Amino acid sequence: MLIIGEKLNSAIPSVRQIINNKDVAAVQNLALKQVEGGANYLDLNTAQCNEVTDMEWLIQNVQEVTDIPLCIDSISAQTVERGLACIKGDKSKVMLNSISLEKDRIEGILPLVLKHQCPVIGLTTDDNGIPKTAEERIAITQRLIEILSKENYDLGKLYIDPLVLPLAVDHNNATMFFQCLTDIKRLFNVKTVSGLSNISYTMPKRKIINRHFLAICMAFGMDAAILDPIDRKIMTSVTATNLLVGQDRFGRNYLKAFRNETLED
Ligand code: THG
Repeated sequence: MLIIGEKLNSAIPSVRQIINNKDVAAVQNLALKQVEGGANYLDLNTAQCNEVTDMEWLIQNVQEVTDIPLCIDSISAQTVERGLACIKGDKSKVMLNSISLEKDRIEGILPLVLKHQCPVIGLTTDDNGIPKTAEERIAITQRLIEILSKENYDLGKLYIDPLVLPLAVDHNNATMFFQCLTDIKRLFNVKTVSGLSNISYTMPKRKIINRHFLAICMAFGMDAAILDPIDRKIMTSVTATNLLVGQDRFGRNYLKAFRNETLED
């Protein structure tokens, strides 16, 4: 499973401070720690700061220490455009997070996806908000795929995020999410992705719920997750679950993690 490191996000108060203070060493440390922890992409979000200029600053400084692909997490077309302009090398490696059926994003961000042929996360939401049922999410997915196909976009680069809602709101929200993962794969055979933490919103000991949710999502074939790769326990869940779902030939990665002493009981 693809790991998108979530730590460089201005929604995290300590990270917002690092960005506001222009603390280059701290940002580069967070980037490198996530790569070391096993990230395949680094998500960058500056929405709580000076979004455009801080995205440029973040991209420039992260690229100084690693060439891991970046994931620009913004609903602002200007932020995405100016961020892409800062990318050294191949812009088609940058993941864009995200498009949806919302008019603003179709008009603002989709053209940038198409121009650079970037991998993109498609959220199953429209101008009416996040749908309550799996059926409505499937309908939005279908519409997004129609739009992208018409533009000859390579659907192998599309990651649908069915958007998880808290269990505290409805105890069926996790099972409904698993249904979405199953249906999206069966009907469209495109990739799926999710952030995890919404599932446990308002519950105590959230990390327990988040990492068990992740393991079940992986069993339902989820292809990518936005998570904290510095958290050894969640990365241990990823490694163990990859082994269990047949994604780790000869247990090579599990045994390597054991030898590197990164597995946590
Ligand atoms: N889907 C898509 N993009 C997303 C989300 C999604 N972007 C934002 C968010 N959800 C995913 N990113 C984060 C970033 C930080 C945290 C949660 C989600 C967070 N971090 C705490 C910290 O680092 O201090 C706690 C980490 C932990 O509990 O391990 O809360 O759903 N497409």
